[in-house]
Amino acid sequence: MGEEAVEYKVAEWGNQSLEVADEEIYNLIEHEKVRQCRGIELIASENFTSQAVIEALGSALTNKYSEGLPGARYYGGNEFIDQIENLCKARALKAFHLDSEKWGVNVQPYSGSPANFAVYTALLNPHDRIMGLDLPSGGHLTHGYYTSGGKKISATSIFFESLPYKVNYETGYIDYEKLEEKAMDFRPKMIISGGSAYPRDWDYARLRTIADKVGALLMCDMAHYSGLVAAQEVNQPFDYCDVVTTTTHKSLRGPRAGMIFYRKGPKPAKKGQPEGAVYDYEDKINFSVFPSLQGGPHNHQIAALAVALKQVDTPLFKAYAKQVKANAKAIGEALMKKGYKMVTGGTENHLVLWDLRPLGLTGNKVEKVCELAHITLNKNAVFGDSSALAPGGVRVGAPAMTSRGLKEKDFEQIADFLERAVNITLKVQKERGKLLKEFNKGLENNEEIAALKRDVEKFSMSFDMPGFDVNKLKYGNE
Ligand code: DSN
Repeated sequence: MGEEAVEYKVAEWGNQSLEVADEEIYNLIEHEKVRQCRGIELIASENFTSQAVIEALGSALTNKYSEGLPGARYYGGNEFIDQIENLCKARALKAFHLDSEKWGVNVQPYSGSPANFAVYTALLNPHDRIMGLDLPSGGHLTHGYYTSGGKKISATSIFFESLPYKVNYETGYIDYEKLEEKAMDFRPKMIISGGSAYPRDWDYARLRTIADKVGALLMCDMAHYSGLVAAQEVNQPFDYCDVVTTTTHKSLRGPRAGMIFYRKGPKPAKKGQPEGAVYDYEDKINFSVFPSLQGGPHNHQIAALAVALKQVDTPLFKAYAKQVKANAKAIGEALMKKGYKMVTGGTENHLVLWDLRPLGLTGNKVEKVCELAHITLNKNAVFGDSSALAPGGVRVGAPAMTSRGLKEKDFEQIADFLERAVNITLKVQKERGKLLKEFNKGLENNEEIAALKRDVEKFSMSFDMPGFDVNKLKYGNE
């Protein structure tokens, strides 16, 4: 019972469109496109990238192996790959206004978490001490989170000794004084700035002073707000940090990838430092990315990133970044006018953190109702939360909808939709009680949610959509 012999034909597997080759996946992508353009996207870390970036991502560059760096690869055939990576690096430095004599960049990290771990691997020894913003204060897992019970959650806290700094529980702002006090005792080797749910700008000058006092390196993970950094709409981490990492798909609006910027060249003169000292980060970071942690670079991502960085370096991107800030401010103010509480009383960047605890609601419930009404946002811890599983807030971000062309008045309209979602949540909780299982039953066939969803979808469909043609959607009329 042998298998029937077939004649091998390349065209039969290799030259078919996705629609022909795999209808199931094609259809799911078509459904996802409809979901994206009909909803209101408020996840602060998401964005809608351009058609040009998507084209580069879906290109033949995915076929190529190119371990190493341009001009020094482990495989042949990298003539064009080298040019692409070099172009990407040059554009990255230009987009962030950096002098190539003083800064270098590695554009190979697969994403933000690998980029951060590559920095730690390069510049720290196992069990060295680090300090990053605590997760419930708006920090990121990769900055060293462990639970209050001591469970080590991220590899950063498994392989390094981390002590978090926090926001002031009254104001919601980072408590730099306490940070300094803790750092003086803990003597970290690295202080990490940057966060994922912190609505305020960062005082890098202050952090530099603290880092210098304790002899620590200063890193910034600007992943969330790197688009605003490039547009010079927030403080510049490059003025004070030794190393700066970022993802490239958040406010920067590129493909999913990561970058590491590092200082190079002569160090500024300092007491106790030998004359002519130079930064030694470049080789360590490049070696850490490959071969220590990664294999072949994802060349399609690197090309797509180059495309995105070309767009970043334009007046149009600057206008977008300004509008991101204006829109985040507008929605925060509109919500506060309705009596709701925003952590720190507002924002200086692309997001607001909405404290739902005064309403007696958890972020989970509001997130759920919003999702059913086709508004995507995420539950988020607010400092002082007693339960990590039922956090007391939601995070609301402006980049994605700003990319679709929304302005302040449109974000005020979104605030009205969110108010409706919160009122529905309150009503269902009142009728069904706080227990999630019972609460969820109250959401089934809920007429008010259905009405909100209709209004949300009508609103969203009235805006442009980057990346793909909404008139050619397979399920566009359903
Ligand atoms: N998942 C990203 C965010 O939402 O902030 C961070 O990794």
